Amino acid sequence: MAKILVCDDDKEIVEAIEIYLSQEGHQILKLLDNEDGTYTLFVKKIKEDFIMSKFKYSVGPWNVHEGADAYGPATRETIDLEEKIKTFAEMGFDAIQFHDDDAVPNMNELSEGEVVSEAKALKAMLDKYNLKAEFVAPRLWMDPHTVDGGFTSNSDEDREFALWRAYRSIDIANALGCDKIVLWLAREGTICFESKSPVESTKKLIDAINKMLAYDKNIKIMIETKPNEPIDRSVCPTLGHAMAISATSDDPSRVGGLLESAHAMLAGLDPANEIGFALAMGKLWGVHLNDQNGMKFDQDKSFGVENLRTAFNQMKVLMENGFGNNGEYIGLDVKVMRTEKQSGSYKHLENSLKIAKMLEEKVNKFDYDFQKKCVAERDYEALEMYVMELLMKG
Ligand code: XUL
Ligand code: MN
Repeated sequence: MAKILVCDDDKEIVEAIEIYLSQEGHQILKLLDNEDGTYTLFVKKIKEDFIMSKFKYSVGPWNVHEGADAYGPATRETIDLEEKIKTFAEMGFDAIQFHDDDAVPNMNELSEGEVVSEAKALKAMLDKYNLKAEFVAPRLWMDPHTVDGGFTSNSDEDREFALWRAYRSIDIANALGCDKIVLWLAREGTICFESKSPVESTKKLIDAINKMLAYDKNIKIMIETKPNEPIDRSVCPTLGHAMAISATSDDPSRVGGLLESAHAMLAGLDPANEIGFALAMGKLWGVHLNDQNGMKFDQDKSFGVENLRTAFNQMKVLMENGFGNNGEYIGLDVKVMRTEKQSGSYKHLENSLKIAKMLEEKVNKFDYDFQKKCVAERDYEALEMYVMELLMKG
C-alpha cells in the first residue's frame, strides 16, 4: 500500500490518501513532483494475469497445512505463522481468519490478561503487513474438555470450559480490532443419538449464545453451519437452523451466519441457495468458498474445481445482493492436496483466488436482458444453454 500526502499551498498536509496499488498487481517505482501542484506516480505491472475484484478476501492460517489426514502422517513441513501471514499479504489477501489458539497458542495455560497481551502482539504483526483480522473462532473440538461437544456437552465442567474459550475468543477479537466471532459447532450434536436430547441441546446452544451476547454488547456471532463431521448429527446443520437460532436469541441483530460451500453440499443443499437465504434475512456476514465432490468427508477443495456452475452462482448471488458492502470478506477455506510438495503449499489459495475473480468477471458479463427475455418466454432451456456458453467460452 502507498500513501500520497496531499498538501495545500503552504505545503501543509491536508489529506493522506492510501492507495492499494499492490493489490491491483502494480509495484510503485517513484513519485515525481510536477511542481505545478500535481504529482505523477510511476508504477510497473508485476502480476500479468492479475484480475481486479470488487471484494476483499480473507484466509485462515489452517488453510496452509502439513497434509496429515485420518489415515496418514504429514507430507509437508510446518510453516511458521508470521511466514504464512507475510505470504498471504503478498498474495493480495486483505484479512486473516483466526481460531483462538491460532492467535494465542497454549491459551489454556494463560491468564485472561496474558491472552489479551499475546493477542495485542499479533495485532502489531497484522499491522506490519497491513492486514485486518476478520474473526476469531473458539476451537472447541481438539481439547480433552470438548470430546462430547462444547456448549452442548453433557458435562457441566466442559460446558463451562467451552464458554471460557468463547469469552477469550471475544477478548482476542477485541484486541485484534474485529467485532466478529465464528462458532463452527464441530461437536455440538451426537454420535449416539440417545446420548443427548435434541431439544435440550438446542436450548443449551441458545443459552451459550445469549451468554456471549451479554458478555460483550458489541460482539457479533457468525454461526458456521455443517451437518456432520466430526459428529454424526449436528444440532445446527444449515443456515436455516442458524437463522432460527438467531431469531430466538436475546439479540437477533448480532447473530448471523457464515456459509461454507462444502458444508452446504454435505447437507445436500446448493450453497448458492443457502447464501441467498441468509442474504434475504440480512444475516450473511461471512462465507467460506471452497468445493466438494459429492456427499462424503469435508474435502475443502479449491473453489469451483468440482462444481463450476454452482461456484458461478454463489458468486452471482453474492454480487447481486451487495455482499461486501458492509465490510464483509469473501473468505476461502481450502486445503491443498496431500500429494502437493512443500513448494506448492499455497497453490490452492492462488487457484481459488484466481477462479473466484474469473467468476466475478463472468458474472459481470452476465446478460440480464437476455435472462429477462428467457424468463418472459419461459424458455429456461435457452437460459441454461446461455449460462453454459458463458462459462465454457473464453
Ligand atoms: C471445518 C471448518 C473450520 C471452520 C473454522 O469444517 O470449516 O475450518 O471454518 O473453524
Ligand atoms: Mn470453514
